[in-house]
Amino acid sequence: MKPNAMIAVAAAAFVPAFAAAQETTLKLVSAFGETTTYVKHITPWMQKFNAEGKGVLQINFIGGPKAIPTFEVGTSVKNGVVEMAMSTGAFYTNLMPEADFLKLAQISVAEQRRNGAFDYINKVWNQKANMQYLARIVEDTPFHLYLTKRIDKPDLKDLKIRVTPVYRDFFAAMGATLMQTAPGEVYTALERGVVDGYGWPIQGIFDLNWHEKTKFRVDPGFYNAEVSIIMNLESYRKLSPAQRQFLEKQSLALEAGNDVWKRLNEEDTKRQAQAGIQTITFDPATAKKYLDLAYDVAWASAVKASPEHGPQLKKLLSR
Ligand code: 173
Repeated sequence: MKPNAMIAVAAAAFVPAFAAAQETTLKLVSAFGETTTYVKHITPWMQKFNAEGKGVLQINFIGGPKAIPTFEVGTSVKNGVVEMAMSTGAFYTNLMPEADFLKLAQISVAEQRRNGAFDYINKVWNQKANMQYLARIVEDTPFHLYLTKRIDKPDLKDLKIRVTPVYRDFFAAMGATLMQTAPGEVYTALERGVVDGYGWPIQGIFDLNWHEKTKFRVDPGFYNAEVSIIMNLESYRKLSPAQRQFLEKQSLALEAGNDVWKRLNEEDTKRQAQAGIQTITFDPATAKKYLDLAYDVAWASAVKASPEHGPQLKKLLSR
């Protein structure tokens, strides 16, 4: 055995005792409500994490937006009020505009890990948000525009639409009046007629009963919904090598489960039809224009907001 290998073996032998001496518990908050599919998706993962992580690492799930409001989750992770969160970047653009660029990814997260995008994301997330980006937990999931009123062309001039940063530039480019809300406020906004529609992925409108108030879904979908696990950088750096290795293994296991989304999306698409939600489709040329507009305005605004990282991320995340 070479000396280096001997040291490695010797060090490995000490790891369990060392790690057992310092089990760390990480508080995790969800920016999405506790009844959502996103929370349901990570619940068995957290259970397995805690079962396998005894003596090493534990997650203490502290809840959803009742614990920390959706748009404050990013700041709470940045400041270490909680060690971890499940969120989408659109909810923490107050920390950096780049947070919302990951919706524009056209390649899988596995591919992002191979082509350097994942490391690049971490460089930016470390520097600008004091965060480690651990795992992307949603893939293959487009966003759609949902409406209470029919439209026959991509013109939202007379409509007031609920948005987050995900949809803002695109819907504004089609003339919509915008109103930003957390997901938890969408139902009431629809019920009171304060908005005529909203942006949301293809999956999930049943989680908060929005189907009751939704009449139309506009096809095609656009972008690629991003929901991820993020972590406070100091908390991440404090982990022992064994803890980090465990966390990495669990993060990859979580991403390996992303093939469920295609099925869940198909199920919800059917369920929407069964619930009487009609689809509005455009002719092929108009649909292409709609999609081109979605990406063009989003990347233009990304490059403008982040002249340094926008173009790099565009290169790394586009097909
Ligand atoms: O709240 C939202 O519409 C939003 O930005 C989002 C992002 C990713 C997944 C689900 C919702």
